[in-house]
Amino acid sequence: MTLSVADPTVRTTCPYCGVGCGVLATPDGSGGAAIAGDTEHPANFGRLCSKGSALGETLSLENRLLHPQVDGVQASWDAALTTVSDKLRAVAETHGPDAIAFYLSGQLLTEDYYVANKLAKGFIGTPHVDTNSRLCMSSAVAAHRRAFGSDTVPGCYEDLDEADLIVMVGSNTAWCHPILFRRMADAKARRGTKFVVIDPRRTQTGQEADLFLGIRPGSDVALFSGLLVHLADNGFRDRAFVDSHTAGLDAALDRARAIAPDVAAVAAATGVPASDIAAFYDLFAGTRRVVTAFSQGVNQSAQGTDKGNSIINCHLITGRIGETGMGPFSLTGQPNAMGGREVGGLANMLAAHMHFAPEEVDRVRRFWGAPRIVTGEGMKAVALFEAVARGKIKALWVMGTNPLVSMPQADRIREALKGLELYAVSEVMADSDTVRGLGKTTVLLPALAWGEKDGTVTNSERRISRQRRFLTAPGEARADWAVLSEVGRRLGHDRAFAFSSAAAVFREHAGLSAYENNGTRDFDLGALTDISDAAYDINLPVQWPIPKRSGPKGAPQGKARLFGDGRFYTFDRRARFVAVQPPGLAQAVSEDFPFVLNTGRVRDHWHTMTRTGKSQRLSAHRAVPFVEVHPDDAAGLGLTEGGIARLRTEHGEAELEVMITDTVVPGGLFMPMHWGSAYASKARVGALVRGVPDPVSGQPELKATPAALEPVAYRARGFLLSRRQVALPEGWWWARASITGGWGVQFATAASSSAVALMVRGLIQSEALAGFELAEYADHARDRYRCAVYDGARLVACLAYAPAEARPDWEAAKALFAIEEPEAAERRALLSGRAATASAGPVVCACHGVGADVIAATIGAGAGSVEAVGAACKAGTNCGSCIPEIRKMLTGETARAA
Ligand SMILES: Nc1nc2c(c(=O)[nH]1)N[C@H]1C(S)=C(S)[C@@H](COP(=O)(O)OP(=O)(O)OC[C@H]3O[C@@H](n4cnc5c(=O)[nH]c(N)nc54)[C@H](O)[C@@H]3O)O[C@H]1N2
Ligand SMILES: Nc1nc2c(c(=O)[nH]1)N[C@H]1C(S)=C(S)[C@@H](COP(=O)(O)OP(=O)(O)OC[C@H]3O[C@@H](n4cnc5c(=O)[nH]c(N)nc54)[C@H](O)[C@@H]3O)O[C@H]1N2
Ligand code: SF4
Ligand SMILES: [Mo]
Repeated sequence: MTLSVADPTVRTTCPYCGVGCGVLATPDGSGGAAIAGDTEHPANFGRLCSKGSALGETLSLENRLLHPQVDGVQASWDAALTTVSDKLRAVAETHGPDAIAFYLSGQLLTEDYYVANKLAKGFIGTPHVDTNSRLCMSSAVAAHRRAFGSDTVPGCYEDLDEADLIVMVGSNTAWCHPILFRRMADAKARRGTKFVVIDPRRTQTGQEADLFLGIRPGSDVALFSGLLVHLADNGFRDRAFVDSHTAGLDAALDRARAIAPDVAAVAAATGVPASDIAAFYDLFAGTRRVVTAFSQGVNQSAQGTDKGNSIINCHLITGRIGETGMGPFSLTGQPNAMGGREVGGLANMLAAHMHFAPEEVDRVRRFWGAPRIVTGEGMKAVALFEAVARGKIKALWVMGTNPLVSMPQADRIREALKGLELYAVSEVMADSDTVRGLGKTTVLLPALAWGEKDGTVTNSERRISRQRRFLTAPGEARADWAVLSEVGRRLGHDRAFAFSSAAAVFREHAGLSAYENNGTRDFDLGALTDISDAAYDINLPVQWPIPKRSGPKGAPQGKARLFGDGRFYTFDRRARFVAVQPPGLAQAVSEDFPFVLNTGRVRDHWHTMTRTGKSQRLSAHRAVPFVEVHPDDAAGLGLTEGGIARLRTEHGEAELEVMITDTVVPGGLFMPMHWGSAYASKARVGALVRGVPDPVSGQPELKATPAALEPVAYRARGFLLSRRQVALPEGWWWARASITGGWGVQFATAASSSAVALMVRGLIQSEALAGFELAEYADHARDRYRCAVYDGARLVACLAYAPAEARPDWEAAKALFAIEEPEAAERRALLSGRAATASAGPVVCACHGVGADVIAATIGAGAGSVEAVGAACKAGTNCGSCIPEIRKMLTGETARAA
């Protein structure tokens, strides 16, 4: 189906995870859009997860950065870009070009990324270009290169449909790649595909597994070394494949034997019962169609590259690669993690999957016409920010990432920025932590956001899709590629940066991939080198490689799988087994820091919440930053469910709500990465995490930092709901969430109810609120206070305060606040704290806004399956992201009933 000219619907791609779902956006003419899944997109066939479905709620211009700024003052584009180019030139002249660094992002479009990389490495002449993909994919990249000689993802999504066994390692697929998880669940229903999940936490994904291995953090290498030994010793070696197409098995096997001689040794190293390990080994050995999907539990590790290779080794020894339904499968996180790798956005790559061999440098130099091209690797993220701290880097341009939340040891980085002579940030939001960082000269450059810009992204299965514009550009925001090109021209490189459109950038990128390639490099877009503007607008998505004359009569045709012919990209075209190191002690805990802090994601938020934070549906599932702690540890520390705890590491601290759960093991803690300073008083994950880099990839360990936890005794808890954002006093604990009709802030405070009442009265008498009416309920003897502010009939704000143990009901108040002009009964309910109607409880199904209490009641009334629950209350019937939680409630509620 092609959309007709009159149809306002635009076909685009989701800006969130690496699944890369196709989205249909129909603008409403006033800055918003209706969102639906694209039934024709081969990644999702029309489905969207909770985040994708709620994209329409994230399009407001609230808190957007809309004008350039220099040192905190609004400036013209001309002035801002003059500052940037003058400073870059001055730093290069005084300190050399390698005093300049770029820190980019897997959320940039390929065209943005390409121009940034070309400008830095080709024309400014600095190799220091790294990206948040260092924190995300770089161990997978390194493992691929060691095994295959190239950074190639061998398989495709169809392999998940066609597998009989899917092993998920360090991946909370149900929450982080929900549409792939739906495809896996379909395969299970259709062909009985078995799931094995390997994770120290029993996540929602783990709860859906046929076999869950709750391994000790960091012990994956022992588990997969043991598997390699098992496969080698029990007749599962594919001799023909190993002999003809691989090298290095003996050394790898020797090392594996030393690490994991038998199942008992693996059990000791991983803490998993020997019977479960044996069951996993038997299942893997006996199933030819096996996909091993892995993500951050593997990559974000001080031993991430070895973890990846220990997995790939097991696929090579069985020859299970390159054919339908099998292979190692790195699930990429960001929408364009792959595109960044393709353009060479990592410090250890040059461009188009080429590195720094002299002939590669020479080839790119000739193609770009770039006499000043760099000849070797630059610094990787952790080292790069250390160099900022040391004063080695004088100018830093951050684009599309929020390192003051997402980088390890972020407090140190914040200090280090102050020494920069130029700190430039290309951003969409005006309130991100990174925008608020300061150098001696700080330039903020407003970027176009999703829906406003054009370009391409590549998903986990190498599929290039278009992101298309369907909104008008707000304020003075510009596309990143255009800003970078303008700086290139101002630095005197007119010809090299004469790009007139995203399509023009894409053509050059495709051209470089094919340049003197002749099948020697995996990444080849030869067939797209001459793509016309019209074809660029309609023809993608397509999977690479897609060399010239790849299809019949030269029609471009991508390739779903690689390595089916057993030929790899090493010099002898053989894949390599890698001899891995034994798992080290991930991070030694001590008396002072006795816990291991694991970090990651929740279902409905994306990274530092710059987008999902705007959606009330997505903010309902988890409304405050929290720390998961095992019941035994909670008891030992005197922590109570929902109380506030201080989490400390050697590097920083956070204050989080306590969530007691046996999904983490004793000694293990988990905190989400999402809440930056715009959304919570003190919950920046980067402040706490140590981030020891993997020696091969440089990817920092983000899943295991020694930590301490203790209760914080705040006198009272409460919340403030208001139509607009309101700042709370210094010293209060708070977390802000989007709610229907405005913003809600949950707080904890040491202040008394009478002090809070005084504060409220002071506010209501201020000029801004003149004429507003205050309704109050106070019982200071019992330390309780509630109030509501009205502008005529309209409810403007309400606040509830009570001692911590008598915490006011947030869900009930949120429901009341959704009413703009409450009736008398509802006004009374706001002050009494009693719900006007039965509360739905915390939201489980974000799409239909169905709460836990409603689902529990439905189950209580006899709904015995996910389908029955859906039929009764609609929960789980749209995107399906909450089905694992409903299933868990079904077993829990059923158990309780029995
Ligand atoms: N909802 C949502 N989805 C997202 C994102 C988001 O922000 N929100 N972000 C996207 C991005 S950029 C990424 S990179 C992906 C990440 O997707 P995932 O990798 O699935 O997500 P994480 O929660 O970071 O971590 C995965 C799991 O690794 C486990 N783990 C920790 N240590 C170990 C270990 O030593 N061994 C093993 N085997 N497992 C371990 C953690 O307990 C955690 O459950 O998600 C993408 N999708
Ligand atoms: N402790 C811990 N830390 C982690 C992780 C973890 O699991 N634990 N995960 C790591 C991983 S895998 C990742 S991917 C990172 C993610 O971490 P970040 O990249 O820091 O997170 P985001 O919030 O996605 O930041 C993207 C920023 O780019 C802006 N933006 C959006 N679109 C555009 C655009 O088109 N142009 C420009 N110029 N800006 C734009 C957004 O407003 C936002 O501020 O975090 C890493 N850090
Ligand atoms: S799975 Fe969800 S977040 Fe990921 S691309 Fe698809 S709709 Fe977007
Ligand atoms: Mo990521």
